[in-house]
Parts: sequence; structure tokens; C-alpha cells
Amino acid sequence: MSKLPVETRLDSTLALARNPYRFVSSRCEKFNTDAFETRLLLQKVICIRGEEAAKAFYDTSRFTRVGVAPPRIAKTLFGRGGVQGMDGKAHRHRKMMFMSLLTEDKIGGLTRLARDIWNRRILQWSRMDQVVLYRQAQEVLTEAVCQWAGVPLDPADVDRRTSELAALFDYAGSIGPNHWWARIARKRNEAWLRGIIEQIRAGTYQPLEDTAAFIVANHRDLDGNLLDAQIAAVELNNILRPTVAVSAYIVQCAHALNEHPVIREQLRDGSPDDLHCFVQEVRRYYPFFPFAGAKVKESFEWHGYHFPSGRKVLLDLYGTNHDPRPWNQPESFRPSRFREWDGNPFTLIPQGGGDHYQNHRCPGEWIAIEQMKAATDVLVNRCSYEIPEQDLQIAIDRLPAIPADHFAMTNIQLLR
Ligand code: MYR
Repeated sequence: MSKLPVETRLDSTLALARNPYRFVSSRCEKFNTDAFETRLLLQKVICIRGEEAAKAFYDTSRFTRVGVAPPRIAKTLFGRGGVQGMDGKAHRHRKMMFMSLLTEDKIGGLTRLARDIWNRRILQWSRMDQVVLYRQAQEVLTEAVCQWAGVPLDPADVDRRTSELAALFDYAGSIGPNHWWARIARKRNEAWLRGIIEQIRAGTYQPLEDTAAFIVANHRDLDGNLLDAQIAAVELNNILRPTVAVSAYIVQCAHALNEHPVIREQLRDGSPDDLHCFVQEVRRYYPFFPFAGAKVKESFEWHGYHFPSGRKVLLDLYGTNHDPRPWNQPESFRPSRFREWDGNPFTLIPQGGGDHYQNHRCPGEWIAIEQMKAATDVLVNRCSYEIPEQDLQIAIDRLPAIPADHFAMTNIQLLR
């Protein structure tokens, strides 16, 4: 058996916080390996990257997700009792609930709602001196996903509900006041959604039967019981929050359009395939979720390395998307690479890998793709704008990583 390379420093949590997206791959390059052991939050953790590592990571007989998320992430990003911390049959059953909401038809409905809201917003923007795309995208997505999910949202509440939902992903990885605000935001958001679940069950609020709110409120577990109202709220949040998090991808689309004027020109009335390739390359190239975590179920060996039972393991998502073995010149932004792509579920894993039904791969991946396409079309074909002086560098120590100034735009004009 080979000896797993081990980082010698006592704890690497700070190093990871300073450079979350390159932490694993920079060390894999140094050790010339796809796996090494380190200590994070004073616990031994094995970090892995690449296609073969992803195949092992998504083998449900090897890893569990139960009790894996650190408390600070559970209390902000994920909540407690939701699908992210489940395993086996119970996980597959819960996952089916999400997948039933994500038919092509339903995703199309959400995209149409968002398009209408974008169109309304462009008109408002044309009367404003400056807008910040990150915040605008969050508000558009909050309005659209609440309407789509059957979650009533008074127009006067769009601002505060957007701020709450955005805090959950924007400040999950922060320390200090932002992180504490994210914890408060989760409590508020869950209380709001729990109230809606209870009203649906009491019959005092009746959303359409194909909406997320109705389906989550009436979902039964494998024993035939309704979900605890608190857990139902966590699952309804699991639909709203990640949709709003697509705002980070939308800013990254805007950044890519700005960096690559030739590609932008090609997308002007380009084919649906051009748009699809562009969006896939944004998801591959830009930093979104840095890594996914799991815990070894029973000891096993992989590529000659020993993975002991109970050991936490991090799969490097960003590093796998930038692995030079499947991705030729991974550091160059080249949408055309997706014309030939074979659809391998273990090489492009910005939102997790493997199978959507069996594995912990984000069920909202298709929502993200369609929302990114709709927003890119808005930015390329529906309006013109100028980019004022600002810091456009992607802040690589920020989670999710977007430009420090969140992409400000001025002189916005409706094109048609
Ligand atoms: C979601 O809401 O589920 C999607 C969120 C995407 C944003 C990802 C960035 C946050 C990562 C926090 C992990 C911190 C690990 C130290």
C-alpha cells in the first residue's frame, strides 16, 4: 500500500480560508498526487481531486453524508434535517421529491417568469444612474422562484427576503458579523417558510398542486409520515436559496462577456448551442462551490491509499473542473470546447458529480443553466450598458468568488 502524502503543518484551516478554490489542487501539484491528508478544524481530512477521485466519491457504498457539514455551514447554508445530510433509501426518496419539481416543462416555467422580471427591470435600470448586477440578479431570482414555488411574496418584502436568502450562501464561509447575520437570516427564513407550510396543511393557503410549496408540504417520508414542518421549511429553502445563488454565476457570465468581446459578439443572436457552450464554460472555468464533503463508511483502499472508516474527505470540485487531463488548457476560457464534450458526469462537477437521482449532485443544475442562459441573453441582446471604473478582479478568497464591486453597470438602454 502507498503512504498517503501528509501536510506537515498542525492545521490548515487558515490556509484553506485564504485560498479555498486552489487549496486542494495546489497541494496535489506539490505532492504529485490526487490525494493527500491534512488537518482542518483540527481533524484529519483526506483531500482528493480529479475524475477517478470523483467516481470514488460518488460511490454510495463508500461514503456517507450524515453529520458531515460543519455546524457553521449547517446553521447558515444548508439548515438541519435537509436532503444534504441524508443517505441511502431515505436520501433517494427525498431526492425524488426535488426531481419531480425539475421537469423540462417546470424549469421552462421558471425561466419564463424570470425573463418577464428581467424585462421589467431593464426598463427601471434605464432610468437609474447605476445598478449593481449581483443584487439585481438576486432580486429577480427571488421574485421569480417564490412565484414559481407557490411561496407568496409581497412586493414590499422582496428586498428583505432577498437579503435573507443571499446571506445564507454569501456569508456561510465568512467569519464575524456577516456569519452571525447569516445565522439570523436562516432562522427568519425558516420561520417564514414554516408558517407557509403550516397554512397549506391547515387549508388556509392553497397554492397550485404542482408548486414546490404544495409538494413539499404534502411530501411523505418512507414511513408515510408528513415531514416535520421545520424540516419541510428547510427543504423549501433548499429550492429558493440555491436558485438565488445562481446570481453569482450570472455575475460571472457578465464578467466573461466583458473579458471576451469576440465571444460576446458571437452570442449576439447566436445559436442556442453557442449560448449553451458559453454557459457550460462559465460553470467550468469560474469558481462557485470549492469542494464537497463526505465521510468514509467502511475502510477501503483507493489507488493504493488507505481510507479509514469515519475519515472526512473533501472532493475538490473547482480543481477537478480545472484538471488538465480531461480539460485541454484548463486556464483558458474557451466555450467551443463544449461542442465536443462527452457529458462525463465526473469531469464537469461545479455542482457535484454522478447521478442526480442517486448521488448528492445538485438537482437544481438545470435551473442554473437555464437562468444563466436567460440572463446572458438579457446582457447581450436585450440591453446595452457601460461598465464604470471598478474592481473587476474575481475576489478568489470570497465564497462564491465574484468581482469585489459586484459588477456595477451604468447608462443602461433597452435594445428591443
Ligand atoms: C446553495 O445555496 O446551495 C448554493 C450555494 C453556492 C455558493 C457556494 C459558496 C459557499 C460555499 C461555502 C462553503 C464554505 C466551506 C468552508
